[in-house]
Amino acid sequence: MKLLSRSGSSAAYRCRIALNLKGIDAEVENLRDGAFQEEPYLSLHPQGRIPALLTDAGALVQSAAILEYLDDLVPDPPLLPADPHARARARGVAQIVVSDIHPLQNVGALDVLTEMFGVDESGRRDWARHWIERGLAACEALLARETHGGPYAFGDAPGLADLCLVPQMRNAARFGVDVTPLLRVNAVTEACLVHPAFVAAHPDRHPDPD
Ligand SMILES: N[C@@H](CCC(=O)N[C@@H](CS)C(=O)NCC(=O)O)C(=O)O
Repeated sequence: MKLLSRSGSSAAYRCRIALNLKGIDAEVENLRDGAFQEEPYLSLHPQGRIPALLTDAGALVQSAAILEYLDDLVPDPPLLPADPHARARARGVAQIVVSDIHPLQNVGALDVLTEMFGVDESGRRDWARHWIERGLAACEALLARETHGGPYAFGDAPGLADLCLVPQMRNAARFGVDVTPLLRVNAVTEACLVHPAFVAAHPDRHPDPD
């Protein structure tokens, strides 16, 4: 198995954490700048986005689908809690990051703001900060409702919500978001950042980084 990745990609970072949590020994390749918008990568991922997971049965795209595949492939440790309601709550937090925050602060989307509407660097950052702040505030409110008492988002082991939040918090820092009100999100992030699966997946440890 091989993950086509980039050190700066938060979607790929999610997948690297999951691979480590599952103990899957996958090769991680850093695509050079621009390679994801050219062949041969486009034949694997016609959307030209990072990451893609190469498996014996062919390429998989979209980090959420890749995460689900990894959880199906290696069920233990699970990425979601056992209880159906808690599973849906964990997915809800993950989806705020994957579906609502990340697409709006992604470089491709920010480039469209500049190309179509002439938005400058400061406007791009304001836009990204706006969506990150709103989304993470919602995650904070949702996590504050959880009463399990464990260090991670949904208990004593890290899972889907954690591996989505940690890369997003890195993006928050990159765009200068004030994360100090996010008490629970910060506590979860701190717990994750010292977990071996997260340490090994960190962009600073990426093979052949940008
Ligand atoms: N929803 C996709 C998002 C993938 C994505 O947008 N990746 C970014 C890097 S984090 C990318 O390829 N950006 C290039 C672009 O937007 O053109 C996923 O979760 O896999």
